[in-house]
Amino acid sequence: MPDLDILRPHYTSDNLTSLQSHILSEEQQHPGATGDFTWILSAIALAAKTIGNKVRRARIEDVLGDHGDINVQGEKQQKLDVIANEIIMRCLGDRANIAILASEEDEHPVVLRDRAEGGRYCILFDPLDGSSNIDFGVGVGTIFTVFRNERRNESRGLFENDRRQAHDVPHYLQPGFRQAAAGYILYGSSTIFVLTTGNGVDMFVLDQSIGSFVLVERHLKIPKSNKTYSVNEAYVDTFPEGYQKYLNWAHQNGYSSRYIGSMVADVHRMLLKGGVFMYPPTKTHPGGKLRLMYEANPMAMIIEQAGGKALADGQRILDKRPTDLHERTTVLMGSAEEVDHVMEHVHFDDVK
Ligand code: P6P
Repeated sequence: MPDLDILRPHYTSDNLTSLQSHILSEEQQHPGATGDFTWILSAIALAAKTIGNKVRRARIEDVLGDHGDINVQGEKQQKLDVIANEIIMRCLGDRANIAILASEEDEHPVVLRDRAEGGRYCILFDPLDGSSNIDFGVGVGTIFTVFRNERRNESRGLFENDRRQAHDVPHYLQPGFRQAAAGYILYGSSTIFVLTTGNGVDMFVLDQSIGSFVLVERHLKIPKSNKTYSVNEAYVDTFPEGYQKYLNWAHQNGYSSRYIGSMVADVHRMLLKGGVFMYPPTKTHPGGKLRLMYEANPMAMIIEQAGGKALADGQRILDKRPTDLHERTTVLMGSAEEVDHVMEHVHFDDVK
């Protein structure tokens, strides 16, 4: 009788888990879950694969460069910005549980249906962040966030201090701590999908040979420290003094600088290796350049879920009360110890 061990397949401890099956298994842990979430995330995954394909073939298909329009941000729209936006709208638009789609590229959100018609979620996204780098093969990405399209219970006053504002706040202008999910897709040397639904951070890589995002890391944790900072030092002379003091301290303490100019790529490197990413107030953007609702908030949720810190002018980004879809914010996020080193030098009462 042959030794059965010889016949037994050599199973490894790590199974092959797709994004789809991962979300379904997560959903089963939430009693009463309706499958709505899976619906939405599978649509985002489909959009990600499609955009990734377009990004890789951009030069071949001659879709590089400017689209010719200026978007609501006052920035030159790249051809791929428009293409990525349309892809996401087409993938998500037919999901019957989505109330609102709000894009960096469009001044106003697309209202699909209200809650009475089944609109349970609001999706906000930057379809192609860092696209000005696309012509040179630098990593770019899609950033998204999901809010529940919840009615406000005025009697309970969900936003205690902003009761007056609660009557005016459309359902998508919610503080970041109410995000139901957040994530990004990095179109880099590989296509990487990073996701949190509030239960830790998971990372998937697109396996082109099977067309699926496969789970590669569960419950990612950002290293507590790493002597690397990520900031555009070209603006250093216009940074508030405390940031300049921090950079001088970092130079004297053996720090290195890494800055790609594409938030998804810069934050992803920091999530895996540790360090600090910041976009301080500058002369051009005294309130910061990055957008709160669909850049800073989703990244802040991911960084906090991974054990890091994410601040804006000394305040937790996720606690900021938004008043406009496209409002900007300063950003300071990363390894807890590295954020603390910056905070030791920047006194936010002098930043205003
Ligand atoms: P700057 C890209 O345009 C972007 O919105 C982010 O992806 C990136 O972090 C930032 O702007 C770069 O801005 O002023 O350094 O070029």
